[in-house]
Amino acid sequence: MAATSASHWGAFSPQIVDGRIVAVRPFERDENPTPLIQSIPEVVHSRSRIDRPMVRRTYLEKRNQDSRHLRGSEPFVPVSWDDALELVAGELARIRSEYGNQAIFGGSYGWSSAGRVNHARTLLHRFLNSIGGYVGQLTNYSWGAAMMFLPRIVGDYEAVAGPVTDFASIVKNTNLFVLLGGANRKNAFVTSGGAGSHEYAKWQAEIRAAGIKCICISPLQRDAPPELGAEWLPIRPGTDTALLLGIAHTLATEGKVDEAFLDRYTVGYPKFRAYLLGQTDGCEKSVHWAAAICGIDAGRICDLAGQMAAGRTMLGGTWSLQRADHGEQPYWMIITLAAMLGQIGLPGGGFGFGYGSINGLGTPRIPISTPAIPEGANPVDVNIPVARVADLLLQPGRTIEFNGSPLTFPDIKLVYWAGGNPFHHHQEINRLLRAWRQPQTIVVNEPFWTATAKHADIVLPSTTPYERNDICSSPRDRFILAMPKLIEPVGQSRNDYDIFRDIAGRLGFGEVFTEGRTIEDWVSHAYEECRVKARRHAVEMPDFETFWSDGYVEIDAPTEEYVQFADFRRNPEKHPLKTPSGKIEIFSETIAGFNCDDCPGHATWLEPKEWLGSPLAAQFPLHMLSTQPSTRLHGQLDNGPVSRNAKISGREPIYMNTADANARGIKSGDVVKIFNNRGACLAGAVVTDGVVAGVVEFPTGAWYDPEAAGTIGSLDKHGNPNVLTRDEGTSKLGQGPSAQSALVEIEVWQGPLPAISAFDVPDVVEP
Ligand SMILES: Nc1nc2c(c(=O)[nH]1)N[C@H]1C(S)=C(S)[C@@H](COP(=O)(O)OP(=O)(O)OC[C@H]3O[C@@H](n4cnc5c(=O)[nH]c(N)nc54)[C@H](O)[C@@H]3O)O[C@H]1N2
Ligand SMILES: Nc1nc2c(c(=O)[nH]1)N[C@H]1C(S)=C(S)[C@@H](COP(=O)(O)OP(=O)(O)OC[C@H]3O[C@@H](n4cnc5c(=O)[nH]c(N)nc54)[C@H](O)[C@@H]3O)O[C@H]1N2
Ligand SMILES: [Mo]
Repeated sequence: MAATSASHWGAFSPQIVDGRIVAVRPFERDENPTPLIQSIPEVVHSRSRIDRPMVRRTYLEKRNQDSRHLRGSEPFVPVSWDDALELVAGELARIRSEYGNQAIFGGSYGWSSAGRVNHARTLLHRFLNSIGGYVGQLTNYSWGAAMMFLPRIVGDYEAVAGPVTDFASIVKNTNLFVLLGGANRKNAFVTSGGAGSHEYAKWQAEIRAAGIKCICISPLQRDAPPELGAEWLPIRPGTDTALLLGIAHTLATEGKVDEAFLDRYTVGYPKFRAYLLGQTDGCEKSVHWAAAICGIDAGRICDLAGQMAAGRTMLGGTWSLQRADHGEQPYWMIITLAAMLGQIGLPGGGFGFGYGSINGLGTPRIPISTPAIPEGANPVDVNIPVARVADLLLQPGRTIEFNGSPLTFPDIKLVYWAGGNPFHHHQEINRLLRAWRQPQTIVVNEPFWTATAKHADIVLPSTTPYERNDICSSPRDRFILAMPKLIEPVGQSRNDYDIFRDIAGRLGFGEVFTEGRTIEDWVSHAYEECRVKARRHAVEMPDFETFWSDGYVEIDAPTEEYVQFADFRRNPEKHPLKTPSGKIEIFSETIAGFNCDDCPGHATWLEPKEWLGSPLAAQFPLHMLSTQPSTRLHGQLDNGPVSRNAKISGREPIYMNTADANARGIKSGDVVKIFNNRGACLAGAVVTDGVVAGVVEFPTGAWYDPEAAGTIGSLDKHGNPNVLTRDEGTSKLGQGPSAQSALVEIEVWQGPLPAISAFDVPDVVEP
């Protein structure tokens, strides 16, 4: 059997000694393996593993006494698996009979493992569906705003999820590649579902070799990799819409707009044009107007317009652009500008989102489906937009607007999380802590003592993917990889599948959950289903036994380049977009009809609530970008050596401009306190000119580590930016997370350095 395994951060072969993974070697077919895999051995066997089922002390002892405010601050009591499963089953039964299944929140957002069959979040959904359903979460933290909004403008969300126009088409045809948000290589370390190969660097080299002019527009210099030969154009965060309006204004006033394209393929340009020229609001969106907002010189904005109109131009925008207040607007403006340039649907032209955001987006691939276990249907059918989770728990009965409809929050009594880490991913952690005190019961399946596990009532230890059989596969990667069990489960941990099977069994739904299959049966079944479906694309895959013994299947790269919207461009009558008009909607009657003050009928500059131009900047003068970390995946692997070695005095690094640092007496290596009205945390300063003045880069993923455990408003000792971010939707349309719109202040930390306890096991009292 091929001993290759895989992860979101790459495929590898392990070295195993005495039942422990001691080292890993990257998969030989990986074009550019990531450093992150080197954290695997230590993480799998780390002291942060949960070794036994655990229950919070007062929850276990005094079930009838309300002790929800003690979550996160109390010791845990180890219990047997039998007792733990009995407790969870009993609690689910009680909640179902007293309140119904709509009192169970099982959205459980999170990346879980690369293994697609033993995928914790999917299995939780399948389990809860088998017992009558749950309240779920729609969209995602990655591109939540885009997911709701793009279908109304271009018919679907392919432009952000892929397939986008691929790099092969760009290399052959593009003259100018503009990347708003840049093309940072670290973002391509990971692929949801895992990857056999990382080809981003290879494509960047080809783009450079082809002589394509690349302009990376970003507040951070490292978003413009030298390997791409890219020009760095610094911008103020949250102002891309204004920049693009300035460019559009130049095109419109210099007669450089492709009117024929607009007539044939779009609706609503005249309404947008009236806004652009200031006819509707008395404000012309000139380059001077734009320059004052975005901080890029007016002459340079003018030049950009000329450069874009001069040849084949691809406009790229990272996913981060829409993870901000009014995050719909920069995307709508990129589409509008691309339409004005008239190259949508042409090879190497038009627009695409996420080229700088994740491995595999833009890599040519035949679109075969990936193996998976089905979730089944949810009889409850109530879903909140993913990032409104704290609102849901805090405000039962409240009605919000979402995607043009009202949504009333149900009253949640039980939260079940598996495969995600809200104390990593959610904004404004102090508010989340308050929300977390509302449900009667919180159950978490986790391999590690993350903050989410530490704030649960019942904690069930899960295996990592290396302790069970599975399949790694992503719609963005050409490899499907076998993940054979490498080691025995660590401690008493069990597979999520077996945990759910046994709870379902206790509730009388065991057979509904398993359909008579073991997890091994599901692995081969899912593969065979995928194999059958692949034939529709003329792809012949080997049978399961051959796949399993070879260790992987490689799908050949497509012979033709993929160009998004090519069919529509060729024949818009025969291949209309799935929008009301069948065309690109520069003005959307539907969206205008929703009457949202925060998302009008065409792309509009709407001032973010927090940015360098807002009044709050007098008090908190630094714009914090909480970016994806280069040393891990979100919170995953933070307890590994690659991440830990990059910390400063044990804290997460924060990158700040030299002038900002000097003004505050901060030097590289200092421990600093970052704060605003929502919270405070410590970090280690890195002073650099690679960050625009007024901006700080503070990567996500340091495990939340409050000085006073379980206490709202406590200082986070370790550096989790989400104690500082805003918990508000991008707009009433998308309700996506708006983490990138946050202002902070920084000072040198004068106090004694509190010890880091993020990776420690909480207090455990033996029964
Ligand atoms: N401020 C700010 N916040 C952000 C972002 C940002 O840009 N800025 N980005 C957002 C984005 S785009 C995302 S996608 C989210 C990511 O947020 P998450 O996906 O929640 O983050 P992860 O750390 O990947 O959490 C996955 C958890 O699943 C656990 N896990 C792994 N395998 C298994 C398994 O087999 N079984 C079980 N039971 N558990 C398992 C891991 O240990 C880990 O704790 O963060 C969001 N948060
Ligand atoms: N190594 C690693 N890679 C990852 C992940 C990880 O955890 N680790 N997470 C993955 C996931 S789940 C996702 S969703 C993607 C997210 O992909 P992105 O959202 O694209 O990633 P970010 O790092 O948040 O942002 C990319 C860059 O956008 C720039 N930026 C931020 N705000 C603005 C702005 O207002 N204007 C402009 N022009 N630029 C701006 C920042 O400088 C930042 O470096 O990353 C994926 N890649
Ligand atoms: Mo994401």
